[in-house]
Amino acid sequence: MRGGRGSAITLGMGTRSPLLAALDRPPLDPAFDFDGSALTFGALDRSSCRIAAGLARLGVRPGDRVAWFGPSSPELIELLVAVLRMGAIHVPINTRYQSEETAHVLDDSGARLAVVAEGSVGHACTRERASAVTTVVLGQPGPGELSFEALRNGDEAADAPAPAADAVAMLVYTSGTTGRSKGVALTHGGLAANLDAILGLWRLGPDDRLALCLPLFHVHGLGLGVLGTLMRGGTALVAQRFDPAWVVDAFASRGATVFMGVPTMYARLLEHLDATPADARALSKGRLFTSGSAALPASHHQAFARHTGHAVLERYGMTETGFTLSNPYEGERRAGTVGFPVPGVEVRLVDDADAPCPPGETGEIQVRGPGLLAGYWGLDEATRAAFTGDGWFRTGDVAFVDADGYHHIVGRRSVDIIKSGGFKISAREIEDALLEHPALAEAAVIGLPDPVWGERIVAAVVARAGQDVRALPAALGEHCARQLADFKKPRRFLVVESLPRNALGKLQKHRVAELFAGLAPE
Ligand code: MCA
Ligand code: AMP
Repeated sequence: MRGGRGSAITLGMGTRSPLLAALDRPPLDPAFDFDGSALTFGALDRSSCRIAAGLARLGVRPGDRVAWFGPSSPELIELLVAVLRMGAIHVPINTRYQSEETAHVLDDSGARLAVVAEGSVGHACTRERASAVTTVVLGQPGPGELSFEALRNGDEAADAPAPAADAVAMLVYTSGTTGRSKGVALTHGGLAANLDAILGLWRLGPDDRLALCLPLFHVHGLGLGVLGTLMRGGTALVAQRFDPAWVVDAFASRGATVFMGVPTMYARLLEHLDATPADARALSKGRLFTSGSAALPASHHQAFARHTGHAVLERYGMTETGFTLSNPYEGERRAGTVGFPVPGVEVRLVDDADAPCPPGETGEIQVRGPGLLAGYWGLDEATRAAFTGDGWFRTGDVAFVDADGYHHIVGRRSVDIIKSGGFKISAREIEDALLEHPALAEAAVIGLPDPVWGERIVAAVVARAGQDVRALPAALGEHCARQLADFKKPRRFLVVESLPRNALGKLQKHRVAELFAGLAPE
């Protein structure tokens, strides 16, 4: 674990983490609004104090991991604030995960306590680990479990001293080129420095009302949406899930000023506006629309501007590096680009030998700065491999800089990373799951370009001898649905005689897409 990276933010002087600075806002100011029911800063301050005390009674200590498997809800925000103020570590789990994916996060993080929605996959997993993980249930607790209500209804405790700048605040699990997801350790100081920079750049503050439909288990929604609100104030209007009509209503009748989305959300919003052009008027009233997590097609950028008069502000980031490159708030927001380094963040493009590229040439994006991850949880070797000797983080994304300094992302070094609808997915993880099916001899999973999802997952597979090839795609679909989160399921299975290999027999992954060329859509 790399700890103690330099941070622009000084911690330890106040009574709490700078991530929670907005708890000092007027107590009646609404911080989060869940479809009309507001959680004020004052109420959040008090309830998180009680929850922190409850967690401490259950044996949670600073540095312990507290997992969350539940919906976007007031309870999530209350728990997060409690965990941060007591110096424990928040571990959000993707609620689309199935058992094995969830179990991996619980086991890998060594979660001491987990708050889980009643009857969820997370609940089943913690029940199986009752001796290791204390289960707190959103809903009706079972034997030996506690209800979240009980946690919230205890006495308030005095604040613990503010966590150190290099104390880990969150472990966010993200996919890599290898099969299993890795816990990205993000510190109080690192998050605060990076969020402070991006909030300042985009002029986000107490007068804003953010329409927040992003899932709250990833850095985009949890970091910028939730922690941004907890740092700077303003109100986040939180949706359970993305729905274009909800977004329109947030701007039309609930005073939303800002929307942050992934490109798939913009594609859906544009479908909605094409069908109901009058709704664009509500969005035109907004102040800022941002996009990130995947490339926003220039055609979406232009269509959104045509409908609403707004140039979407596209930026680039990564769980490990935070918000890294951004188009300007003032000045040209150039479609198809991700702009310039965020203040405080250093970005360089390098060749295969980590040598800086000459101007205009294409190379890997490497990042340095106070907002970088402290390390991959429990994976010292992977952490070391992710950095150059002089502290640059290797993103694996490939870009060039144009004559005006705007960065253009052109691809990724690894074909084994897929980005679909803003979720990062490991092709290897899907291949590993597929190969557990007894009918399969080989599998190659790739992402094909898709106008709505960015990339669409497909699999080319070779069956074992004697299998019913016609029945195979359906059987594999069912197999994946049991093993993997829904968004990881290949949308097409192509049964082939053999996969493309070179003379030495090595799979030529970059040629797998050719197998799908010219096929009629399914
Ligand atoms: C849902 N489906 C998907 C995805 N999401 N398929 C592929 N990729 C996806 N991302 C499928 C489901 O399996 C289902 O298929 C069908 O779509 C409808 O499911 P539903 O739940 O209704 O989908 P939805 O609610 O409309 O979800 C689409 C979404 C969601 C809103 C775009 O994927 C989403 O919230 N994405 C945001 C992810 C995010 O926040 N990423 C940030 C990572 P079937 O019917 O066949 O079962 S952080 C990051 O990237 C860095 C830090 C950065 O720079 O931001
Ligand atoms: P995640 O691990 O979910 O944090 O995803 C980070 C990855 O998303 C980056 O490494 C990029 O590949 C991709 N990404 C994020 N923002 C953009 C963007 N604006 N354009 C293209 N790719 C992006």
